[in-house]
Amino acid sequence: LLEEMCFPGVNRDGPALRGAKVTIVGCGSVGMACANAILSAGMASTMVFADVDQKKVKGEVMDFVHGGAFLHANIKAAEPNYDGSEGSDIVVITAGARQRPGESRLALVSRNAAIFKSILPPIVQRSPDTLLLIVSNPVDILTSIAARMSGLPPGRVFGSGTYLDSSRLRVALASELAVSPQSVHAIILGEHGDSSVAVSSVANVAGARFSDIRMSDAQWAELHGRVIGAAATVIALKGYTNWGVGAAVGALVGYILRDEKRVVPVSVTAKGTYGIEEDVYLSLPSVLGRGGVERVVRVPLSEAEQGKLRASARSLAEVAATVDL
Ligand code: 6V0
Repeated sequence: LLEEMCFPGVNRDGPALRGAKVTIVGCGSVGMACANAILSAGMASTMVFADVDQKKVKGEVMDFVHGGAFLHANIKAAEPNYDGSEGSDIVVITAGARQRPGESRLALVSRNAAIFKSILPPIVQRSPDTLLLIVSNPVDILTSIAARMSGLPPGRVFGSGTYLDSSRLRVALASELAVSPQSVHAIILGEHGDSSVAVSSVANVAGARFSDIRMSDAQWAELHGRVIGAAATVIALKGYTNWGVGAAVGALVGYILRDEKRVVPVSVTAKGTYGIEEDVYLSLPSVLGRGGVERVVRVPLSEAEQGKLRASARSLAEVAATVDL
């Protein structure tokens, strides 16, 4: 109807320009916060939603599609068997049970490991070259399970890990110092949870170390404690957390798709690094690019920090040993 001018050289039936295809498994509060961050930044040309609850998938797809005049992506639902997710560049897994008020992340492990068993084989069969970004909790143990179940090379399977915790720490420090969180360089490593390690030895603002700006060990520990308790505080108020992790996952997806080689703490296979002997996944400073985690960077941690990181690995290994798959 709208034909006015025809360009004979253009093959209208030819392949579409290849943009990134991102599949989100789990259309709950976290999955949709991740989707919103990725779509709002225009990072995916195709986004596929999958969830065991087909009604919810349909509703979420429809709701996002209604924003089609502003969101530049083709958004669609996967079939219950994950048809439609073929050839994904990144699959973000947020499916599973969430913490109840007062429940630890580690208590979720058996419930969510069973859910992963139903998700991973069909996902990887349809996207054998995908990167798997795990967000469901307990994220370190589930990332390790996902790596084993998927059979993908280790660098292609990683968890959002302590990237969110690191943001929470930077925000807390920034507020103390009255500067932007983006000017605060600080990382949390280890478990996304109680045994995490807030690395004070390399933290800095514009090169000024925290020891130089008179932050005491006690103040540092108090800030780290606030970060560890942050999720529980939000859960007590609104029942779940989603926007912070959604923003962190959106950032990670951007670093990957732009092949930034950004160094970020994400959950990766840790055995053999920093003196860790256990076969666990936990957050280490990792170079993130188009291939996934391309390498782990060695930062000069203090002896005490290395000891805490090894303790974090031991505590994760103890929990992992209780998971019966
Ligand atoms: P939610 O809102 O209950 O959503 C979970 C979704 O998973 C629901 O829509 C379910 O229908 C779906 N689901 C359940 N089983 C399956 C299955 N077998 N296949 C496909 N889909 C399934 O939970 P919410 O979105 O709040 O949390 C999701 C997960 O993210 C939980 O494990 C949280 O603990 C975890 N979080 C991880 C964070 C992190 O920093 N890594 C932060 C916050 C929450």
